[in-house]
Formats: sequence, structure tokens, C-alpha cells
Amino acid sequence: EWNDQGCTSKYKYVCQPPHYTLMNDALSWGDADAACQAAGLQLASVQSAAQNALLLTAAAGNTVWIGGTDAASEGAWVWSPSNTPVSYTNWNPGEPNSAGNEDCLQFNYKIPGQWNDWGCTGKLKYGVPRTSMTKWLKDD
Ligand code: MMA
Ligand code: CA
Repeated sequence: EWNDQGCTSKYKYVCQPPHYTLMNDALSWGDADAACQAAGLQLASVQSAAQNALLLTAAAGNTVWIGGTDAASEGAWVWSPSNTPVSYTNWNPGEPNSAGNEDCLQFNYKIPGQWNDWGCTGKLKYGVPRTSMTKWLKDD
């Protein structure tokens, strides 16, 4: 239950996600995006270097899909499913190059924590923001 408390009292505190969780099945970006949403989650988004560092830890050495895509408009990267613009970036040098046709955001490419645009049909594990759902907390 709740209480109204004087704001200068010192307590431990809880920050909201993103605190990322690795999903251990390898899927295409579209299937990963759909799997997240079916579970009431979303593919990970990254808003800062601090969050990128958290995701690096969660990815545990895997190359993973996260929620960025420019499939709707080449070069205009947005986060799924919110369609908010990607502002913080950590592209590997020379990326995104859309080699062939690459519209999806691959994390941990060449250098730990760096990003690449990759073909969306490639199958990768994927990251989501950790929530309070106990099903995602069993690795604690
Ligand atoms: C190269 C480079 C990347 C591209 C991949 C596709 C190995 O890296 O061009 O930008 O995404 O090829 O596999
Ligand atoms: Ca690329």
C-alpha cells in the first residue's frame, strides 16, 4: 500500500526499464518484433550511451536484433513499435550502409555494443526491456 511521504526522506528506489533481457530464440527481425508484441513487450530501444552499455551486458556476447528499422523510409531510422525517431546511435564506422538492402538494426556488430544495419530476414536472438513480469525474472 502507498503513503504520502516527505520527499527528502532517503529510500532505495526503483528505475523503470529499460533494463534489458536477452530472448534466446533466434528469429528474423519481423518475427522478433511480433514475438515481443505478442508477449506485451517490445524490441529494445536505446536512448543513451548508458542504456547501450546495459544492453551490451544483457546481450552476453550475442549479436542481437533491437527495435530500430528504416524499412518504411530508407535512412529514416525509427524504433518499433512507437515509430519514434532513433536519436542516440552507436553505428560501427561506415554503417548504416544498406549493403544490398538492409533495414533492421543489428547490435554487437564487429565491436562490442556497436550497431549495423542488416537484412531483416537474418535470424538473431533479440533484446527487450526487462519488465516487472516474473516470467522474465527467472534468471535473477
Ligand atoms: C558487411 C558490411 C555490413 C553488412 C554486412 C552484411 C560483413 O559486413 O557491408 O555493413 O551489413 O556485410 O552481411
Ligand atoms: Ca550494414
